Amino acid sequence: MELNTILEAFGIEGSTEIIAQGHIHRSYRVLDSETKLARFLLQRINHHVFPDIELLQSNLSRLLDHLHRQHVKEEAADWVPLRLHRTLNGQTYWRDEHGYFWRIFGYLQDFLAYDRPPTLAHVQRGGRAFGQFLQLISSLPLEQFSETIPDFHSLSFRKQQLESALAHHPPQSKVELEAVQLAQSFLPKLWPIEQARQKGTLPLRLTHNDTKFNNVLFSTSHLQHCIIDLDTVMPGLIHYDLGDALRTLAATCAEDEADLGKIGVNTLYIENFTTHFLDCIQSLSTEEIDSLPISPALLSGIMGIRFLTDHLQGDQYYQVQFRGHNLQRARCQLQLMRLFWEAQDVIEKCVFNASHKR
Ligand code: GN1
Ligand code: MG
Repeated sequence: MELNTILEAFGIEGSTEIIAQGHIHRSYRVLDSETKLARFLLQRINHHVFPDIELLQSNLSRLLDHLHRQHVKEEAADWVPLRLHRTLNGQTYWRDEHGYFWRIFGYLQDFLAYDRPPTLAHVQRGGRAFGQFLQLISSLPLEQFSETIPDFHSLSFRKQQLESALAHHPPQSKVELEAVQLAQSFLPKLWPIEQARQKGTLPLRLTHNDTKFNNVLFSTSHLQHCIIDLDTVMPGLIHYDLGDALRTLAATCAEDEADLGKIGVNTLYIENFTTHFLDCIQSLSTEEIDSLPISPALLSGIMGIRFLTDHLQGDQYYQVQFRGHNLQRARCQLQLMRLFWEAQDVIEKCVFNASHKR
């Protein structure tokens, strides 16, 4: 595909280079032909993962309009909203002749993403950034945001997906079998949040749902941050956002660490992120307070199950670098699930402190 044709639809010129990050979309930097500075981010949307592009993009532009309005109101804000560019005829995306969907964001120069925090200051800033984001979007009506991926963090749905993968592709090795057994043995422990969501005893909020640590960008001057990857902003539980952030930032290893011995959790990071995150959230219910400590174990468990399911099904969902990559990711996430399960008292303490400050 000639990428210039796509850029033309948006009235943009430049050269492109691929960005090797993210498991879902395909992204490119668009460089200014003369200065070679990155000016835009071009993205080919994964329409297998997000089949309803119209819904995806209308959620996104509604959200960004709100963030831009809030940003104008704040003097000297320490955050910036993403900028979505429109095509020459005013659309938020463009469909090429092969049926692929494309969109363009403004490129944030001098902002960096980290898979894991380089310093404790980044942990604290990250906590504030994600907490503030939730607070900023809390005034948007929930019903205006449909689910871009239904049942995204539903444990019963993920359990069902694993079971159906197992029915068609039973484990072929000891390693696969052990991963399946570990995931299944933890389900009852993780169930309370799922059960509370089903019963409606935990409040639904507008949440980000993909709060990997590399989804907050830090300006190199340290003055501003920006929350990115907004495709899954939809009704959810606060647990999902706290849990997914801790899963990635408090792990002492990469998401796909192969050596289980190298996998650990950093309790100082758990404590600092949670405290700064909760400081920004204005209201927490008793039910939320009581169940928040399970969050990172739940999210690591869900990711473990999702990676494992995808591995059994032959790597259809996540981009992988080699056969077995999803299994490696799953084993790492399931080990993290175990470790976060044991570290619940650290979160309990932060949640207790946060709820008594109010
Ligand atoms: C995917 O797009 P990316 O790489 O930030 C996935 C998340 C997982 C994550 C695991 C839409 O996120 O749910 O947590 O991979 N996004 C989707 O790294 O499935
Ligand atoms: Mg994403």
